[in-house]
Amino acid sequence: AGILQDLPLALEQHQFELWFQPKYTAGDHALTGFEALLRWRHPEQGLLLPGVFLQALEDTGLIIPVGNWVIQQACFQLHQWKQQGHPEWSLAINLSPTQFEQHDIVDIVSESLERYNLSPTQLTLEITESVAFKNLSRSVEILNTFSEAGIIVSIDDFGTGYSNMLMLKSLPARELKIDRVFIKDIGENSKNMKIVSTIIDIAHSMNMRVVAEGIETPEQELLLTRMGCGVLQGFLYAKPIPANRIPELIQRDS
Ligand code: G
Ligand code: G
Ligand code: MN
Ligand code: NA
Repeated sequence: AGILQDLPLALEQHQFELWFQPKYTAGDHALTGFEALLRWRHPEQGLLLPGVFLQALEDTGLIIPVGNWVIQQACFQLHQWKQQGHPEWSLAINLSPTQFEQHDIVDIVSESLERYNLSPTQLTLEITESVAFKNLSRSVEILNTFSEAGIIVSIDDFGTGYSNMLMLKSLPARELKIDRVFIKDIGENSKNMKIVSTIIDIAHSMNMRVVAEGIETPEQELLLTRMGCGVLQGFLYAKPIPANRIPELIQRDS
């Protein structure tokens, strides 16, 4: 019992927030954009992480209205950044399994992009590998409609599920995010090193770009940069922060 009972009212009471974790190009360390991460500011419990409430959103179907809010809020944020002189920043949002199956998801995303006069290439939709590969032919269908609308899809948490290279080949996705379990001990674990290096090479051979998440040390940064990974994200650079703290981040980086 407890806080999850408060979930149905959280949206209308404006208790959800998006926080932002920066992503950088490997090598020259240029800020390319952010991943948006959902937070729930509970009136008594304070700031709650998705681990506490995401499954409940999914189970109750509330993930649809909340997910639609995330899409709309992400587009609003891109619009704001453009106004503030950063039209080059991109933003990635996470799509839940239920959202991915939503029949009008492409229209919802496209309408939000249009409302804020954004190019679809500014927004990336992250779907987890397990969702992308669950029903491959259905996923290919959905991803094709995204692709036709110019919307970029990224396969998140890559390497943790039951995917194989044949599946990867048939998925029209533009980006692959290597899960942080492989990144964690990459310096000490030569098997993980080879796995990551192979994933990067295969992704590149399929014209996909590669993001590594969970970068926590300069050593991990160096290894991934050497392996040709294009974009890096992790606590080494910054934890997720609210939008009003991004100017501080820029200040620090410059
Ligand atoms: O922010 P944190 O690292 O605690 O996020 C934990 C998990 O919650 C991540 O796997 C992330 O994909 C998921 N998540 C974060 N924000 C959203 C969101 O807006 N929608 C969905 N569906 N998942 C999210
Ligand atoms: O599954 P997904 O990639 O959406 O997960 C994003 C989650 O990973 C966020 O909750 C974020 O806080 C967390 N995260 C991001 N960078 C790091 C990191 O360097 N180390 C750890 N442990 N978690 C990270
Ligand atoms: Mn993600
Ligand atoms: Na991930």
